[in-house]
Amino acid sequence: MADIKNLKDLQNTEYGIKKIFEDAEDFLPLLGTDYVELYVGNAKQSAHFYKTAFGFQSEAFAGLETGVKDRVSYVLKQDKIRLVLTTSLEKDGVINEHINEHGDGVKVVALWVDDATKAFEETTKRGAKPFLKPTKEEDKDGVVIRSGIYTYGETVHVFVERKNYKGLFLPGYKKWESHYNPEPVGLKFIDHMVGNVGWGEMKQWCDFYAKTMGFAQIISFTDDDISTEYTALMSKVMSNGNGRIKFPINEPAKGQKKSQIEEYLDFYNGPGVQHIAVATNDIVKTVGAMRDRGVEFLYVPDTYYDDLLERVGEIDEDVEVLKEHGILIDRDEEGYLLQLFTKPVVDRPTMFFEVIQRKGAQSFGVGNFKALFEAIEREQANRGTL
Ligand code: TYF
Ligand code: FE
Repeated sequence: MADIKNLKDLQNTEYGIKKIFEDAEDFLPLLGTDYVELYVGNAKQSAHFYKTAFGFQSEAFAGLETGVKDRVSYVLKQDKIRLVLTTSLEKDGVINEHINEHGDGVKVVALWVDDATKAFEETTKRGAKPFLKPTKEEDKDGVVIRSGIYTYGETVHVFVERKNYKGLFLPGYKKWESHYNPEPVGLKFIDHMVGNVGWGEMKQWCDFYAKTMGFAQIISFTDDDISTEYTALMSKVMSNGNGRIKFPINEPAKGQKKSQIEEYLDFYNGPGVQHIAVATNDIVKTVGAMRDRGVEFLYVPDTYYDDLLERVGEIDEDVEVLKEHGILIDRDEEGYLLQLFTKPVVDRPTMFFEVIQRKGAQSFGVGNFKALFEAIEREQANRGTL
């Protein structure tokens, strides 16, 4: 609980955040994000993209060479982040159906636990829909137990218990030896992952995280916080007890223009993961490297920087350098944060990444929403979806 004590002062206690902090018993202790698995049309080429552009390292693979007949999965790693890219080798089947419906996108947000059987029991008895009953997998490196539940849309949470495993990833995976190993860009861990849900569904999904997973709401934005002139949406941030897992949930709201959340829901054909925020210790270096390797970021106009220091006060970075990269800055009571958003990384205007560097601030950049949403709207206008 010590990790999250600076969130204590946040006002919203709708989901009993005080209780979570004061009540030592957490029925679903989470150690962190274990992996994020995307179902993609061509895993070999996606892996090449995430290595080249995002600096991920080849870690492990499963497929025909390892005795798996129906799919191929590549595991990529950068510091604490594990990305799994999976494609089907067959006609039809659940992977192809997922891709047909949603395009390339996140299927699994896996959470690292000490006891995957207990995680399954505690969540399903509170109403979570089962996806995978506790399942033991074994090889020469030990045992992994996984279980899983459904969350919004077709997205699932898999609980991974690996305390008795010393292998690379999961039993059955082999080390992926590649001669092509671009340098990491400095991405360290997943800071938060955001879900877009349907009209009027935000409360239902916040309740889901509160009731079945013991999360608490730490922040809420209504469409009043975000001027109606700009993309209309509402957002609530749900966090687990130790603050390692933070899931903001967005729902579209009626505005003068089509909500970016609605655009996502149209193209993804329902709820799903909207963005993955990855943390760095040096955002200027990380974003510079990603840009050099072809990652496209949202553009903010130079005027954003005109009154920046008045708004955020003194910062360590050179404003001219931040401006060059279009990096956004926001301050709260605890410090400040720097963040920047990629354009969608897939062909449908659905999933994107956020690069974030926190210098004390534990919030999500509400001061940047106007500039950010205007930038997103320019992209929507280019696509004719505004
Ligand atoms: O995670 C967040 O809340 C911020 C801001 O469609 C944000 O990154 C919120 C909604 C959105 C894009 C970014
Ligand atoms: Fe974010």
